[in-house]
Amino acid sequence: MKRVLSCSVFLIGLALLLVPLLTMAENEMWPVLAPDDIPWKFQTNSRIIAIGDIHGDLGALRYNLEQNGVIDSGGDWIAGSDHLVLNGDLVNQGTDSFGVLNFVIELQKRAKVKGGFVHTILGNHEMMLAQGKFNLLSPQDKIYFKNSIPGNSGSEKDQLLRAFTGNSKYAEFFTHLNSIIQINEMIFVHAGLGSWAVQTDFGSVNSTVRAWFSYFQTRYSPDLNPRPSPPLETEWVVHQGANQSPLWTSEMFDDLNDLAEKKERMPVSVLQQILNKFKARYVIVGHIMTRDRRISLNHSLYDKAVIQTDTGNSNYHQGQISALIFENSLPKVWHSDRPQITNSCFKRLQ
Ligand SMILES: [Mn+2]
Repeated sequence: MKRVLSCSVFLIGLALLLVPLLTMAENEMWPVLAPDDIPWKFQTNSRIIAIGDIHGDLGALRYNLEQNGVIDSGGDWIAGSDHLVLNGDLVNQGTDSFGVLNFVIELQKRAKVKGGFVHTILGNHEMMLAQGKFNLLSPQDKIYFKNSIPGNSGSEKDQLLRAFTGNSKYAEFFTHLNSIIQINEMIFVHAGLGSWAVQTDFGSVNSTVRAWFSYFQTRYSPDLNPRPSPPLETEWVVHQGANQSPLWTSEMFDDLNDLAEKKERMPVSVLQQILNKFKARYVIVGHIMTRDRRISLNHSLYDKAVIQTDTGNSNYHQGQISALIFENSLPKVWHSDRPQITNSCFKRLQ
């Protein structure tokens, strides 16, 4: 009897492990995997602070968080049960992606201890690192990331790949992140949603992006055997050219801002269907800098419903350091009046 029982438990366990890989969620147009158990939906009465593309500027990030009462000057979390959302693209272009990632990984732990939340959303730049595209990392970052692996050797690319694949600290961090979360009536995503959101659960999209992310990390690893790819028809979730990926799309931007190319924009009626379905009022995106480098609460196509947070926060982009803050469900905008801050003014949080 005992043996039968343990055997059944084993089989059930095995089935549970395989289900996310084998079960496709119901969506014929935009196939996705079944959701996994990483939460993506949250409720709070506390503040929600959202910051767009940080791009390797630890100084700007820390200044932003200090000015908005999220951390103290020592980098400790002082925001109680608030939710901080970093809306993707923490890395690349700026000089200190290494410092930003270490700081955020540590802050996430410190926030949790105090009852708060740090939500890091996956951006296309995080994915590029998992795919071995390192041309936008600063020379200093390349050295730090290579040295993060003890005894690292071989070509520069292989050494960098080790920092972002396998069981490395940064691979572990990336492969547990969501691409889309919802807090109260706010949906946060790096680049945007597509018409697929009318019929697709965000948990499914998150698990599918994670599956591709994990696959890339074995495919490009210098040391590991590539695991089988997720079903190819689910690749749209991470595909740059298809203009549907939550990491890449330009469907929700005001006027395409700095991008010269014109792409399709989501019809207002489709956005309304998505908001109704998720009982949401706002979609908050990053990814493409606003033309005036400020956050606007009035979108030219979607009025109050879509808020763009990429204001060129980083020293690299020389835009405005900004935060979008929801208090009692009402959005307000904070902009730094400082013209620019250099990384060297600020110490790393060890
Ligand atoms: Mn981006």
